[in-house]
Amino acid sequence: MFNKVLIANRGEIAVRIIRACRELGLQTVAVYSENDRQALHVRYADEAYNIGAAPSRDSYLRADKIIECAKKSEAGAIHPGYGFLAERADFAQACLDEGIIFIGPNPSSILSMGDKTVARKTVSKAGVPVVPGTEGEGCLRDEEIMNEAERIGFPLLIKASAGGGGKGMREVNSIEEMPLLLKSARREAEAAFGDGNVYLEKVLEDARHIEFQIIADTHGNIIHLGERECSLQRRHQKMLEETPSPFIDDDPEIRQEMGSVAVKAAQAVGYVNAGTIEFLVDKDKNYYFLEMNTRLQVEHPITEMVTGVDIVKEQIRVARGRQLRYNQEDISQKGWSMECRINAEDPYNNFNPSTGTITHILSPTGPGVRVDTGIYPGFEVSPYYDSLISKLVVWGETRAEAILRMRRALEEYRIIGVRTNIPFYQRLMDSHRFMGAQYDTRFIEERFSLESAEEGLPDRAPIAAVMSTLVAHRQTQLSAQIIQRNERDTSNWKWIGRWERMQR
Ligand code: MV4
Repeated sequence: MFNKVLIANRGEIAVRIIRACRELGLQTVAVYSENDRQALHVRYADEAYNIGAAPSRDSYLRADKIIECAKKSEAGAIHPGYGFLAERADFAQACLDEGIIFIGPNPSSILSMGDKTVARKTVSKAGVPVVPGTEGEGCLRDEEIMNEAERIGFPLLIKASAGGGGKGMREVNSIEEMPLLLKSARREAEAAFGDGNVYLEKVLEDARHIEFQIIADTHGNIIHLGERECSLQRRHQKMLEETPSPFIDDDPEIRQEMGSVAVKAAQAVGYVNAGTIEFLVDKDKNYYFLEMNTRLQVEHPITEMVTGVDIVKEQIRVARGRQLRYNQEDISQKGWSMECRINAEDPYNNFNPSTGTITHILSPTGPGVRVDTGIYPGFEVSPYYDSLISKLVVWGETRAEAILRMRRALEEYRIIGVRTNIPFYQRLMDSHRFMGAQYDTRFIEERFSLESAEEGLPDRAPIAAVMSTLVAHRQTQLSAQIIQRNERDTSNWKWIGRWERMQR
């Protein structure tokens, strides 16, 4: 069994994985590009290898060089993190062929979930609801697509079969718009994935984007770790994630149901290791499978904060052939967590990437705050990789406490040398709609921007008043629901206790 892990990634996620290895007593091997010689993941690892020039295709995407480093360093396993090679079935297969353990799912799971038409067909056969749209897998000719479009109705979405995350996606409002948008969607998909195949889905309006974390071992055990609310996106980049989802927080039954559906979807492809099932949920709480991400996700820490499960350590354990350390009954969500993705970009200038040397950092700490980062003072943020420089994660007993902590942490945070999107998040924390959890997938792009927010420093008093009203209202709502739901099966003592709390 392996006792050395090569981390085929960079930045905060590479650091995160190295930390998990350390705690498990495993040796670590970093790989780095020319540009990342001074990066934090290189400093934290036990050994490190230069794998090429700065552009990803010359370094972090070079499967051959990475496997060579694993062999040279006698690393028995490779953790791919997210992005780069994480969802490349051929890379997972190449590891297997070389006798190296790929800390992730089987190549076949990656393949069947990677093609969205195959994924839709596979999970729907297993009884998982999918968004109404084209059925079957494989290529659809323009003519078939036009016929299907009429059947599905408008508005609809053209999506890339090889896509995910919104690339190659087009919204179509009438049959007249179809030919042109179909052409451009195919062209974009071909350029991005080398695969111009597309499929159609009906547009779900006013939907929320809610995903379930699952993890499976090689002994047939599989559990879910609850949901994450991911509706706050900008140009298909998630901006803020929270768990529980405020939208299903008061409804443990739907959580349980969606959780077991997520497990079913993963089982349909014989899934092992950690993965995420994405759902769209409409305002009547109908939910539909969207896609599965066959990797560790950026936003995994918020699930760790409320469940207490160290997802990365669990990934490594199951890759070693161990049984999951938890049953479904062991998993519960305590409190509330949210994450802001701190990017080196200018929120006042169309979120353009901002590069340069970080001269000073003052990181927030204290109760309920976790910062996962790959930077330090003196590090140069380059244009070669994505602009995520840190993830600011908070935990609170309630959503209100989490928001107040996030506000406090954002205020403490100082990053000098590059521009960051921290001001954007400060405004978001002050947004009444966000506080009241009145948002869906269109909120950021249609209703929220720095420009439209009032200028000047926010006045604390009205915000505090709104917050406390919301918290009080929410708590009354919740206790009323608890009492209704549990009348049947709760002891009188508990019932009275809850009643008394509600009366306060
Ligand atoms: C959708 C949708 C509504 N209806 N599919 C898929 C990839 C993700 N990044 C966006 N996706 C969506 N797929 C159907 N059938 C809504 C989204 C969506 C979204 C769309 C536009 C703007 C922001 C969005 C945020 C989350 C989800």
